Amino acid sequence: RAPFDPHDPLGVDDLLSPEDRAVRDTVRDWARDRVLPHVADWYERGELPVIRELARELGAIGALGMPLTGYGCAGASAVQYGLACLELEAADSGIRSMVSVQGSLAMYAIHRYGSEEQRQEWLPRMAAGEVIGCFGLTEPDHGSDPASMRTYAKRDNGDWVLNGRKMWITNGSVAGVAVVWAQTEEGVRGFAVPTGTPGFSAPEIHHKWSLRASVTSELVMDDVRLPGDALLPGATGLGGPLSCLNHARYGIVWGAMGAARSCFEAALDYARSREQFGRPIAGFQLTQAKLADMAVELHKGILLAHHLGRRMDAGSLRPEQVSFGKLNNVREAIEICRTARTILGANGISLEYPVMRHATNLESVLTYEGTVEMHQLVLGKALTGIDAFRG
Ligand code: TGC
Ligand code: FAD
Repeated sequence: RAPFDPHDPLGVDDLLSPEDRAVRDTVRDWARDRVLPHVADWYERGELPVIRELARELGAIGALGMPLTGYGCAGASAVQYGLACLELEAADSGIRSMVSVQGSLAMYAIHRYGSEEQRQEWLPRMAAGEVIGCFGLTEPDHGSDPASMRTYAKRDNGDWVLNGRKMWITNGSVAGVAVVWAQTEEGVRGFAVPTGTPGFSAPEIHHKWSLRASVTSELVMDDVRLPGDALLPGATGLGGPLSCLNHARYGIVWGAMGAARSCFEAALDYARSREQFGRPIAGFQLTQAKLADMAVELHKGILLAHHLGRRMDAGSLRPEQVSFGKLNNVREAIEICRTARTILGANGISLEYPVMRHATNLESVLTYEGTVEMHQLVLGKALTGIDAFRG
């Protein structure tokens, strides 16, 4: 029998193939070398100054649009993509977020709904990290309810003219292409908008106390004139953007467990070395109860992520199952981080340790890609057959 491993108490590693482990280790090593030494500083300064450099490096290791096929994408399995998300978010949610938006939202939308010309134009450079993408669905007055969006695209002599505002858009100010969702005469449609188009601007949002090592922006579109072929031809209706969200939410199911793992490991190390009342605090039953509960939720969450990954690879994953995973894993991850914070005492609030950074990041993760309440209502509707979103 293999010895008990405190970092893998259920032996989940046995579920991985050698290729899965290679992907995980490549991303883990990259994050250890390129993110961990700097991330507390970026976080304190509230910026991600090297985002373009990081994007190219992530492109070089195949992490952008990882499960997509062709156009320079890695064609990895869903499980491998999930493992990458976990390792990136163990470094910082902001890095995973950049990768999620690039691959699972902007690239996925173009790959699935774009014309062949649009795919050729954008995807190879996005996979290489030469062009950064963003995904504009949320508006200042319409977040959980995107069906009520006001951004409008009007046909004009074969062109489209786009007007509106998007809010809280990851990668917005550094993007070369924005996938923007808008109302049209024929319902919600998507557009691949080159961000240099006159009338388009993306002011960065400052004063965030979460996701500080991440670029978040407003998108302002004032009479943005686009050629007819900027329309993503394959997406009609709200199902278009919502299907992209399934993929990004799936990555978060894994990613959140990365933040939780980082906090659990910090708490375990600290508890073994910190002494009070003449003994390591790990020796107190109350601390052991916290560590045991954290480990149980962490590894249940990782198992759940594996299960959903296998379903995605088999083509049988349902959106409600993604909601199940996102709801559970982000909610449990933030609890793990908060508990880790208590074990570290006053040191828990310091940027010298990762726990407060992860805990404040997860406040955003709890809200974006569908709030806790949205995922409860998705599951509530699936369980009862009654749609409770509108009263
Ligand atoms: P509803 O009437 O239920 O659905 C409209 C159409 O969409 C279809 N659909 C889906 N299709 C694929 N996947 C899903 N998950 C889908 N959910 C719904 C549905 O079948 C229908 O199709 P059709 O053909 O019948 O028209 O829509 P609703 O208006 O009642 O809204 C449902 C609700 C509330 C669940 C949805 O609006 C929602 O998910 N709201 C949350 C919004 C959200 O998550 N926004 C995220 C923005 S992007 C972001 O946050 C990026 S963060 C950065 C990072 O990822 O790191
Ligand atoms: P609201 O929808 O106003 O919700 C406020 C509260 O009301 C929540 O608790 C919500 O659950 C609750 N609520 C709403 N409706 C109901 C109901 N029917 N029943 C019960 N409770 C309800 N969006 C993008 O499009 N692209 C991005 O790249 C992106 N990146 C983001 C990055 C960050 C750092 C953050 C914080 C957000 C980002 N978002 C992005 C936006 C995110 O998706 C939205 O914030 C989210 O969908 C919630 O919308 P809202 O903030 O408008 O909250």
